[in-house]
Amino acid sequence: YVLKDNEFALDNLVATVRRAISNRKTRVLVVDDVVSARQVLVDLLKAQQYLVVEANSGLEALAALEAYSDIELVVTDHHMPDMSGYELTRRIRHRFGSDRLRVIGVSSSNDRMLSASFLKAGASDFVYRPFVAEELQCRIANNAETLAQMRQLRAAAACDYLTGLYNRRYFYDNGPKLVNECLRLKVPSSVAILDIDHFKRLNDTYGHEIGDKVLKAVANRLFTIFEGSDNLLSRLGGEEFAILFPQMDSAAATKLCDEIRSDISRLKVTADDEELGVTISIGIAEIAGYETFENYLNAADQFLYMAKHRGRNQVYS
Ligand code: GH3
Ligand code: MG
Ligand code: MG
Ligand code: MG
Repeated sequence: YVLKDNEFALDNLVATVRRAISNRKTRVLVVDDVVSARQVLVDLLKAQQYLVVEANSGLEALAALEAYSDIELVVTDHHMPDMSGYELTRRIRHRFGSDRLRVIGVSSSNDRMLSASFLKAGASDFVYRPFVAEELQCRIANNAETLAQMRQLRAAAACDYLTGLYNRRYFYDNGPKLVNECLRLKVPSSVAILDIDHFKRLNDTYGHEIGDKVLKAVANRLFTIFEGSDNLLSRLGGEEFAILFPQMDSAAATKLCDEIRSDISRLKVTADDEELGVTISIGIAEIAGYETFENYLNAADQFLYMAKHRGRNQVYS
């Protein structure tokens, strides 16, 4: 298995994210109790290629938000029989932050304080009726753009720049949640720490650039192995990776990790005119009790040390 330069995980990941962002249509929920007024908003949005969901009351709007998890924008009227627009906004803000869902109020009320009420309730914007179509379109587009930037920031904050894998922050943010879910179901999970063998020697012999290339090759192979699985793979830092195996006991995780170890040992990376081999050692700890996530990772790290001590290119659990 020889890795080509254009096969790296980061490139794949970046391309996937770009495609997802550019092809993605924003879903907008339009809330108004008057059909004709609602239709004006729907037409305006559809003309701008938004996906539109309609609701004729506050309660229907809340139900629509449950039914469609991909709604990112709500454009809502104020005067409605069951619930005012800013009460709806307030309720939406209980469940969704403005980093994921934007609310824009629209009303023909003469009350000049209404705009402030909406903004205080958590709306991102407000426009009085009759509105200039172009202005409302621009406000909607600006809010959609802000959400796209948030998405990109979230992705960047979760991603390791060198390898394109999830980073340590993402692992520590999400690992405990997955573990707690398993504990609730009373099934064990396992955590593994992988470390490249004699990586310093490789750096010293071939230089950091080749070191990086090997690191990326290993990361890419791991990415391919775990893509689409329930397991959480990340680069902890340096030449160390962590994998969380939800609902997998230590015996099963050990078997799987030994296959991965064997797979990586067959990996070849081209450096100048040479084909370099690489091996990894793995320590695995089973999580079945209520110690801290950190403690289980320390246990896995102790077992990794044992794998190194026993001669490397092996799994210890
Ligand atoms: P062992 O088999 O015991 O794990 O030995 P080792 O040489 O792999 O372990 P050690 O922790 O002593 O060395 C890790 C080296 O990894 C040291 C550091 O220079 C290098 N390293 C850490 N991060 C990077 C990186 O992003 N790129 C490159 N090229 N090298 C890195
Ligand atoms: Mg109304
Ligand atoms: Mg190390
Ligand atoms: Mg090492």
